[in-house]
Amino acid sequence: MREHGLDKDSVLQNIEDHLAKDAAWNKVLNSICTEPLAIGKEAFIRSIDTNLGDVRIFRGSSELEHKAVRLLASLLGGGDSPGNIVSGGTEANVLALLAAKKRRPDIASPEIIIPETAHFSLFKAIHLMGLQYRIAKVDSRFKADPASIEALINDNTVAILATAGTSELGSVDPIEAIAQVALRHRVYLHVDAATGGFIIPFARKLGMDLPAFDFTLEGVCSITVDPHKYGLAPIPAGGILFRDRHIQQLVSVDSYFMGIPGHMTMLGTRNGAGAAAAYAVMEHLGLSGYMEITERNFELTRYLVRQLKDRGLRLPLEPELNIVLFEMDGAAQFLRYCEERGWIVSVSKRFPDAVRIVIQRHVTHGMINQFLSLLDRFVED
Ligand code: 0PR
Repeated sequence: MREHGLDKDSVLQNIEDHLAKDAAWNKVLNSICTEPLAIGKEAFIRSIDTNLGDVRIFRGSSELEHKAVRLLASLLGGGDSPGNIVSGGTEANVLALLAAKKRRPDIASPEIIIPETAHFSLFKAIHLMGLQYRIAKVDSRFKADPASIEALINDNTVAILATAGTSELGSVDPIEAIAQVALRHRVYLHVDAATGGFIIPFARKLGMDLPAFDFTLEGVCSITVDPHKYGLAPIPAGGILFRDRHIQQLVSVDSYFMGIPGHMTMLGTRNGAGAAAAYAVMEHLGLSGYMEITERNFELTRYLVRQLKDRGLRLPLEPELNIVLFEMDGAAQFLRYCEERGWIVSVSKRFPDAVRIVIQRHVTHGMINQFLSLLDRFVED
């Protein structure tokens, strides 16, 4: 550390210099997150000095978190489902598996069943909690196979995990059939809708053929749904919802101070800005706002798919959400070619010969056309 502090302008200039190296949103084609809505940024800054770890001081901020949770629950068929705005999908998934594990104190070596396509955050939860796990098979469209899940259930199973929209491929597991398996065997079912939770409900309202995945399905015990992804709120804003208070209570830890309710999140001291901003964005957009954005995202997705197919490129799977993979020779080389020109695309390890593109709110028709020209130039060279 410096002996004497640096003046404010120089410090801020240093920050600007670093931020200038971040990719500009208008060249980002790999991100499940996006530039947040302006009202979210305003609400975030306004609430930046709040701490939801002390609800006696921050009573109003806590109410905002509660309102944000109510909005999430209303989106997911969970009338009075309790929950919290947390740091992200990882924390939400950890909390869900913690509830599932604590629900079965009688099981000495608890196991969970996760499909091959589950997000890697589940492995953080598995390692943290010393869980065993079994991997369920997926079908040709990369959706978890309910029969494979059922075959893996045994006396040690404490939870089944299913995904409503993987960030790798955008595939949606058949949650309804999986929920029936969970009910039949009385096993906890957690749905990871971190990515799909802010796409599928609006797409369904638009008449698209996507499956139900929420609390309207008996058997779903908890859901991860992240405002800081397709919810268009600033990071950090993940969401965890439980079917009822009995399940949520399983993750509660008492504070040693009087008059403080149990902590239901992994973090103790935690900023309230994410919750206030998530509330602001959801309240401001409403269903019609999200539906408009979702419709546009799907239009752009279809446009990109058509353009790629016109070029004779093959898609390893038809996109279900707003994630497009296309096969090409030298996909990894193309990723570097893009990066050298300021463009960010990704390649998933499952498909090393395919480029993965994510359509989010910042992606425009013009950006896709520029990207396609880049692709054409790479192929010509
Ligand atoms: N579950 C699912 C289904 C997810 O898609 C993600 C993240 C998580 C859990 C974990 O959520 P947090 O990262 O909020 O803890 N999905 C993206 C991914 O890992 C996150 C992401 C976002 C990655 C933006 C890159 C990026 O630029 O692919």
